[in-house]
Amino acid sequence: MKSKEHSQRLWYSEPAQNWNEALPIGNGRLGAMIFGRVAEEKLQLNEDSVWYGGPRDRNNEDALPHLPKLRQLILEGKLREAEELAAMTMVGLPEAQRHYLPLGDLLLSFSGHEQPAENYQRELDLESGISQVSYSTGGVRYTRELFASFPDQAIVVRITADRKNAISLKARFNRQNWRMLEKTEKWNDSGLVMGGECGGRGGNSFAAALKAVTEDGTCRNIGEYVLVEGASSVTLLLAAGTTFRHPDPALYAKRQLEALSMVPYEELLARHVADYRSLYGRTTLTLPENPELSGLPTSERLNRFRQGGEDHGLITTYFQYGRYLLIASSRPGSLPANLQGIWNDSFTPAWDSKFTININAQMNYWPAELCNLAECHEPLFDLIERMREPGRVTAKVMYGCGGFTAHHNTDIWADTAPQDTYLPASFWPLGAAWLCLHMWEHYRFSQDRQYLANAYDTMKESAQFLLDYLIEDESGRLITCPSVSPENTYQLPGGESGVLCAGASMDFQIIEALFKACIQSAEIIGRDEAFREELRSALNRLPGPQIGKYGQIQEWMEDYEEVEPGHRHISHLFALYPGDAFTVEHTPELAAAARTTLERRLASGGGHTGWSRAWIINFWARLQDEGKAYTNVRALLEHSTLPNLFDNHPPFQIDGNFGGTAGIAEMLLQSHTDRIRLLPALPADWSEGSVKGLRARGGYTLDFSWADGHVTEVIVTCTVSGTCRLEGPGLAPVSFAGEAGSSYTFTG
Ligand code: FUC
Repeated sequence: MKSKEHSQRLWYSEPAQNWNEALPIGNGRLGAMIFGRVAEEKLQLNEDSVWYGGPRDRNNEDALPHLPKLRQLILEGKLREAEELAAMTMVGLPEAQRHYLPLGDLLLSFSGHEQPAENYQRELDLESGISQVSYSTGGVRYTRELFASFPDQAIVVRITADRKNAISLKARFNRQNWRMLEKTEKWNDSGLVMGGECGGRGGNSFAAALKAVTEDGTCRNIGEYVLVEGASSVTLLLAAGTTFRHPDPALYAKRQLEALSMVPYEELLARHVADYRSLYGRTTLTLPENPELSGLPTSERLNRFRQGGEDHGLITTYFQYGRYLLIASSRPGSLPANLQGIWNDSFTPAWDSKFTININAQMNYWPAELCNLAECHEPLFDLIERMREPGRVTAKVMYGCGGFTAHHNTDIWADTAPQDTYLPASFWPLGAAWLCLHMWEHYRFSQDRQYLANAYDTMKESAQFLLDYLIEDESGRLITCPSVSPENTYQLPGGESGVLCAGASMDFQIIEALFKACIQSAEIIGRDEAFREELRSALNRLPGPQIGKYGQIQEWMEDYEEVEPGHRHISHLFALYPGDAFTVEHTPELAAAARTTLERRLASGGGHTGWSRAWIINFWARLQDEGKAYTNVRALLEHSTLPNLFDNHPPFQIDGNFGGTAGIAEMLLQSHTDRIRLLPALPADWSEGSVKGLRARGGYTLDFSWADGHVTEVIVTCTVSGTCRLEGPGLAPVSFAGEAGSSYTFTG
């Protein structure tokens, strides 16, 4: 083991006992969970377009005729009646969108593995994106190398041994104990093709193909197996697809593998590593490492950490693992990372393993820009674009509005009608607006005007919906109704509780951010002067943030009590993070009230889900409270992290990994105000360290190091020309005219 790689890998001294111990690989579209078992290996497979059922129009035509009545009931405080009406008129028909499914399993059984394995090790090397399993049995050392290649769109499993002709194995496909498997066919003595329907009307058909390429030995098909006997090395190639992208997925997969089987393994490997490193290698993080811990298996380090031990190396691993997972689950051309990235072994996964857009899908993309993986953000933009057409229909049919809208979930088909009859969440038409802010953020980091010119149309269309949706209240303010504050419940003075409301604080914060983003965008690209004016006058009539009786940010327009003060959603702090309307520098009273809100949430047991904890890290980072940020990083790893370092909602949900990675970066670098701030929330224990390749808004990439909590050196690389302001502990505030393509060094 090379010591420099310790924080760049996950490793274990035993095979995975269950899915939460298995290790993920992925190329954005194809994924596998590797169990690393010795004689009977299992790769649980996913392909991102294997979903149940086809597209549908689920919009409820009874919404619009009943909308005036529903609004009246809410405004009069007749909540039970409002709920009863909404549950019939607003609900999608049927209630649920489509759900994500597993592709199947690849099962390998190895001959000559009767004796127990020795010197076992399995790992995931984050630097190369390669997983490895190695062990000795029967006097032979076996090694498996596994990766999911983006350039070659295949999963590759390479099996070698230190003795010639020592590899004999059987391979076959499985899908929920063969019950969800339509057929497997033999393919040319060395391959198999599995295929079937994803199910449901209009659903995709899928196929997966396997091909064994052997050195020495023989290969043949028997029944549903491929048999390899006496080989010196074996390369298993796996390709898969669905009719979502390919008219004949079996033909696609076979052609793919026929081409790849002509390519030497070393070349496949080199192409994968070069592609993967071009993304992963952009950012490094070094924190003080304890050399005594660096040699321990990841599971032991996590256990030690859970018992209160410090391990900054493990935090570095967690940070980089989040970047690894984004590269593995979201690449140009793939669907966005869903609630489980791409890794799902259930035919009825939690929350359908789809896209929850009242926090979770957005959180998945929090590290994308800051942590230098902007390309990985693209699948989200593609989905937003695909939501426009269905979102226009939803806006018109349900609300009689122009523009486009979406509620708190979407699926493979970009469905925009409400999901579930879950009153605290379902009837909230701000999902698309929040998503559109990701496009604005992409511009802020990249300064790419070409991109903005296209994105603007989408942002504008989302703003158009909101302009139509807002209604005037008694005092002439523009408010949302019906809405909810995802997913919290308030209490009226008489004791009655409710969720449907007029004017949730989060709505106004999102609307303000979106309208301002549209105004700025239109200014930058020189368009739509009249529309800008319309947005400005609407902004003047939106209710502003209010501070309530406890000194907290009010979650609703009225200063209601909350039924669950420790609720996992902290929607009304959107303006603190990911928004930027509440800042320590410019709105100190609101920042102080946000602090009170957080303290109250945490004092009542808040942060109990992984993603909620991850959001809290980002909030504290923005409040520049390094102690609280660090305590919550610890809590995320202690309470909400599985042995394979997947985030645990529970169950596994990937948002906490991404939110955690973003939070750690946000502790080191912020750029949401008019200046870049280095080390805004640096924990005392991270007194020394360095970072390379974090990005800042304005088109900057930063490399910096620090000692004793003070910046020692910072290199700013500019992608565009402009004035750059920079601050950090130990650094005299800097303001300079940067030129595109140049780097500037400052020392502390
Ligand atoms: C929201 C959250 C839940 C969960 C689900 C996928 O409904 O409130 O905690 O994350 O999305």
